[in-house]
Amino acid sequence: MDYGPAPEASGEVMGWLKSRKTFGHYVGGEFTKPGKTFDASNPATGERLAKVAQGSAKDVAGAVKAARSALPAWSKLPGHERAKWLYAIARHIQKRDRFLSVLDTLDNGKPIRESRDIDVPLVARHFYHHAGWAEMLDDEFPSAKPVGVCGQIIPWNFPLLMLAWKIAPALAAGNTVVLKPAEYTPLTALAFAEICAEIGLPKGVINIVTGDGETGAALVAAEVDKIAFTGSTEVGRAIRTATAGTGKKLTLELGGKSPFVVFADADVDGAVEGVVDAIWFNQGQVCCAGSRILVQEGIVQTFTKRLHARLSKLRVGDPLDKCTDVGSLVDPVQLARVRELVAKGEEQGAVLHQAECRLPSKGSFFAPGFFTNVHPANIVSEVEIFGPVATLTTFRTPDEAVELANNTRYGLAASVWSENINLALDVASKVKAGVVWVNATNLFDAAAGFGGYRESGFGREGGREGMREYLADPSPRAKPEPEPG
Ligand code: TXE
Repeated sequence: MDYGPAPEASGEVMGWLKSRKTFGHYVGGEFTKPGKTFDASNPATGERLAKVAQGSAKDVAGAVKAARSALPAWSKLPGHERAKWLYAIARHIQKRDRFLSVLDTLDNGKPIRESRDIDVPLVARHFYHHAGWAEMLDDEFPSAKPVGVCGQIIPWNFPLLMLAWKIAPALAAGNTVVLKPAEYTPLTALAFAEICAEIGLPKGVINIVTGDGETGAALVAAEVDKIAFTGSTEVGRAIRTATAGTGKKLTLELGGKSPFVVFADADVDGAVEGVVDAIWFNQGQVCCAGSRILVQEGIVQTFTKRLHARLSKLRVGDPLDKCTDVGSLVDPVQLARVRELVAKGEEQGAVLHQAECRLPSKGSFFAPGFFTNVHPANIVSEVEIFGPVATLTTFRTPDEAVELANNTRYGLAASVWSENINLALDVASKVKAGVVWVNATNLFDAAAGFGGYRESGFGREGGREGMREYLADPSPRAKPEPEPG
C-alpha cells in the first residue's frame, strides 16, 4: 500500500514556509512582529527553512500576561466546554496530519515514516484522551483547581508530541499556557499556534514564545505558577535550583540510560527487532532509549550475529523518503557531541560495530551501531549518548542482570525479554525505572503515566498521574462509606 507523504504535502509545507518567512511569537491569539531572529534549518540538508523570533524576557512577560488574563474565563468553563476545544484541536491535527508530519521531518530530520505513523497520530490521541479528562474532571477530582499559568519548556526530539504531552493535560485541567519549543525545532509549535487561531481557541489560552536557553530561563523566572520541563539533566538541575523556594510547582522529565535485558530463553528475533526500536528509532534521540543491551551469556554469540545482520539492513538517508529507517540527527551540534562520545568510547577500548552505509554528503547523519567489549568504567557505559549507538554487555544470572540494570544514575525506562513470564515479571519488579516493558519497548499511550526516578526527574505525564500534576489540589474523590449492615 502506498500511503507515503504525497509530494504535494512537501510542496504545501514549502509554500507555507515561503509565505511566512519570518515567524513572531504567538501571544494573546496573534503573532507578534519579530525583532531579533534565529534560523530554523533542515538538519538533513543544512538549508534554512525560516527565521524565527528569539524571545526576550520582555516577550516572555507579555506572553505570561496574556495567559494570566485568559485564565479566569478558561478555568471557569465547564469541563465539557473545554473538552470541545480539545476535541477540535485533535480533529484539526488529524486533518492536517500530512502537513504536520512533513514539517516535523523537515525541522527535525526524523524519518517521515515515524512522524507520520507515530508522532502525529499520538499527538491527536493525546488531545482526544485529555478531552475525556476535561469532561470527567469534576467527577474524578471534585475539589481540585487548576494550578494557574503553566510555563512549559520542551526538547527537540519529539517536537510536536512533547508539545501535546504538555499542553493537552494543562488545558484539560483549566490552566493556561506559555510554551517554549526547542531552538532546533520551533516550526511545528508555530503551525500548532496557527491551528489554535484557526479554530478560534480563546485568546491567551495558549501562547508560544520561541528562543533558546535564555528564553527558557526567562520563562522559569517569570510570574508563572508551574514549570514543566523536558530536556537534559543539567538544565533540569538548574531549573530546580531556580524554582526552589518560589512556590512554583515543578515537573522534570530528564535523561536516561535505560537497560534492555535479554534472557537466554527470549525470542531472539523479537528481541533483535526490539533493539531496532529501542536505539535506532528516532536516531537514538529518545529519553527512554534502550541504550544498554544486556544479554545472557549463553546466547550472546547468536544474538550479536543476528543484531549485526539486522543493522546491515537499516536504510539510512533522506528523512522524507518513506523507506528510510534512520534519518538525520537534529543539528550539527548534536552530531559533534555523538561523534565525540563515540570516539572516546573507542579510545577507552570499546569495539564499535557500525552499519556500513553510504551517508548523504550533506546533513547531520551518523551511521547507527553498537559497542561490544565495553568496560563498566567506559564513558559510553555511563553517559547518555543520545544518538543511534547502544552498548552490548553480558550477564550470567537474573540477580546479576538486575544489578547491572540498576547500575546507573538514571531510572526512566527498562525492557525485559524472556519467554518465562514469571522470570520477566520478577526482574521487572526489581528494576528501578518509571516504566518497564516486557517483551516490548518504547510503547507509549496517553492513558499511561510516564516519568522517571533519580536523575531522570520527577512527576508523571499522561493518564491520571499526569492530570494530577496540573491540579492544585488533586485529591481524588473520597470512596463512599460502605452501607451499614
Ligand atoms: O538539551 P537542553 P540540549 C539530553 C541529551 C542531549 C543533551 C543536550 O543527552 O544530548 O540533553 O541537549 C531549553 N533554562 N536531552 O542541549 O539544553 C532549551 O532551549 C530553561 C534529553 O538540546 O536541556 C530547550 O527548549 N530552559 C532530553 C530545552 O531546554 C533551558 C531531550 C532542552 O534543551 C535552559 C533533549 C535554561 N537554562 C536533550 N537551557 C529528553 N529527556 O528527552 C536550555 N533550555
